[in-house]
Amino acid sequence: MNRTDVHASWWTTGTPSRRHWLRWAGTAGLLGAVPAGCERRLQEGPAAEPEPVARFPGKVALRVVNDRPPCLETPWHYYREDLTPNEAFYVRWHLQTIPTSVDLRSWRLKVGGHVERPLELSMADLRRMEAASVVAVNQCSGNSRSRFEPRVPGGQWGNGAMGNARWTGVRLADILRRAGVKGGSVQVSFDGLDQGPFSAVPDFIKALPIDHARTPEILVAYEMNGEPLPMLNGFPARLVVPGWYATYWVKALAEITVLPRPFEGFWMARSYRIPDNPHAQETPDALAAKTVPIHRMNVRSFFVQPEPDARVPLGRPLALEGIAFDDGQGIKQVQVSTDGGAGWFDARLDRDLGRFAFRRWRAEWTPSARGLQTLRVRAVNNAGDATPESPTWNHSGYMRNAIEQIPVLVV
Ligand SMILES: Nc1nc2c(c(=O)[nH]1)N[C@H]1C(S)=C(S)[C@@H](COP(=O)(O)O)O[C@H]1N2
Ligand SMILES: [Mo]
Repeated sequence: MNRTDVHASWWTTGTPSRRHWLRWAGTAGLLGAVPAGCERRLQEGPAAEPEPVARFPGKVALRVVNDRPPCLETPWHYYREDLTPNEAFYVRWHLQTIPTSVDLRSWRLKVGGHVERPLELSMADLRRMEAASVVAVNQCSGNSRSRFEPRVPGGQWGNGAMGNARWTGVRLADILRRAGVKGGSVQVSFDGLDQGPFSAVPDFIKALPIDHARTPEILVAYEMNGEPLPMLNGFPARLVVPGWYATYWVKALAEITVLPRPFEGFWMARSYRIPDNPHAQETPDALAAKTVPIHRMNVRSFFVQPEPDARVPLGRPLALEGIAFDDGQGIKQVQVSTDGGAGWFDARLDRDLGRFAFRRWRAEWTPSARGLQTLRVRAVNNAGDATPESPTWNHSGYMRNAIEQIPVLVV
């Protein structure tokens, strides 16, 4: 075992690749450093509002949505890579006291509650069990929240609270089988090492229905893209719930508890709930009376090339590229419109990395008129669900979704 395997801290995990290191080599320090572009914008005066950017340990400079605890957004250009690099992967925590160092010599994953044989698994125990991998999108429920109109409170994420990674670990179902789930169990709860600043702040604990918890796709992952998880993304192990919003992907996992009755903690009973209707919709003056815990992701599609407000040349073929994903039905079709939504044509789908992964799409467009043009993209999955024409709204700002429209200037 190397040092990272035994005792990892902020400073020893998620070493940036040489390429990224070089890209940011000009920025000093690990925390609070501002990349060159921002400094330049700062000097241009108050009209250009700079975006706060910081380097946290193991991470490249990321947009700061919140700094205590860190909520950091992935820069858009990283979505041109099939797997979002660990050092650029977005970060979201709720509670002030997050783990900054974990000693694997003492860390144990406790499995208890309504089981025949309570377990205390070390990392070595986990690594001795059969390994499984899945490429899956981790997306925050509040991804794109800043796009909501009317605006809603909460972390003002752009579209970068998502990422696609190859997760490797042990099937939760295997761990539950080893512990022996007792008859009459209805849910399984998951608790991480993070805590509130004082005891009145409810601990971040999430729960899944027992039948879902026993499906083979859910992992207790100890690797992300072939490396130990970065500290900020849940070292030493996290839950991976493919197809479901990342609120269930509990990080720095410490305790798994099998429950004979539904878990009623704050983060299930009060928070992360959506209107109980097909598109989780409500209006500011008619809030939904009935809510349910948020669950499966909807069908989304984005452009990664060109980026919004790009200047593109008239009369020359331009490569269009993007990503689409859903809750695991798989993407069936992606269509692009370059004429304001009047006509749509099919994009080509790249290699399938798995039904829970980003599906890359490509198309070509030769701009035939100068001026501002709007590009649109929509996706349909194998269940026939499509990206909606108009955005849905709910007061928590979850599940934002609409046909993506980006302006480009043809010159
Ligand atoms: N222990 C713990 N796990 C957690 C959270 C948290 O606050 N504490 N936040 C959840 C939420 S809401 C999201 S969006 C994802 C973010 O995962 P990431 O930081 O690896 O991108 O972690 C989830 N797991
Ligand atoms: Mo989230």
